[in-house]
Amino acid sequence: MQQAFAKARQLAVSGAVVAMALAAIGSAEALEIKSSDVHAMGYPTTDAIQFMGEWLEEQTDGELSISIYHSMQLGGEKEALEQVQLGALEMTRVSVGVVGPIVDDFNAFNLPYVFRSIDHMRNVVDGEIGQELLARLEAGELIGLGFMDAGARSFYNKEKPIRTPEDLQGLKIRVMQNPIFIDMMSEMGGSGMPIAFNELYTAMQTGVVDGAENNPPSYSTQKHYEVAGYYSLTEHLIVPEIFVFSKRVWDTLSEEHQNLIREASVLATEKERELWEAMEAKAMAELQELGVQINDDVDKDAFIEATAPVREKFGAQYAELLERIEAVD
Ligand code: GTR
Repeated sequence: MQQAFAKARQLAVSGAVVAMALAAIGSAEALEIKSSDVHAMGYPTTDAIQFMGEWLEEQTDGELSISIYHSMQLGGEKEALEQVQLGALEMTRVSVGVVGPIVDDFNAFNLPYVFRSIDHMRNVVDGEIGQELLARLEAGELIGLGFMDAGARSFYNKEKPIRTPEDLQGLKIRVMQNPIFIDMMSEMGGSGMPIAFNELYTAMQTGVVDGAENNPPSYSTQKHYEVAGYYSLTEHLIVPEIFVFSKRVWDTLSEEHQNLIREASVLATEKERELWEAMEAKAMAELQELGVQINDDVDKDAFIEATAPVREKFGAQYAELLERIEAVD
């Protein structure tokens, strides 16, 4: 009897050891991907990444999942990219606007009026050029997963409607953290100040800057209209969003997981674009309802002309790339 007990105990212990070992193997493979975004949940980018996480969880029985650090909980986009480069954060979704300082070819996408339309931008990023540029991120310790839409950026300020570049004279305009945008502002007649997105509302409220530029959903969800009520549809930048993974962490993943993340990324892009279109229309309707001064009487040709020196200045550096972008339908 005693012997039988001892045997049973032994079996139970070894069973527990096996269970622990299995759990250890499981946890070595399981990964909770932390991903940051400056936008709140409910924005097309955050919702698309959430969708990506749910898909991954389902495909891997919970081995891969994504938790989103939204609403600038982890600070601005520049900091997030640094964390991802170091491997302290697995993933982030940022604007291509802040990626130029890491892999400068991305600045070709950050030039004013370089894309003729949203469709042109999509054809470029979805084609050979986009794939080449994503691959180049590896040199910057990043794995480029994909692009998302962010419409076109236009100026807003607290003083007046902007119709021509002259109207920008004397205005201090917040730009994304990349020197190329400061040049863009000078050529247009204003002065550009790089300020983190999370500090912008207060910067406008306290008069550090007179305005900024962004797409309708960002302008509207951040309630920037409360402190800068004139929105003028200059559409001077069509800068896509991008989501990237930490190369350090990526290199520890199985090929199977890497492939699934790639597959999920394509789905995330599709999802975001679908959500984007609805969100943009909703934001414009809301802004109108709120009585924001939306000005579509803009002399776009004057802006295109005024910004030619920026494209020329950087054109030499990215000449070949710019020619290829131009040649895309
Ligand atoms: C938004 C974009 C953000 C951020 C922001 C900004 O359109 O979605 O990623 O770049 O603009 O101006 O900082």
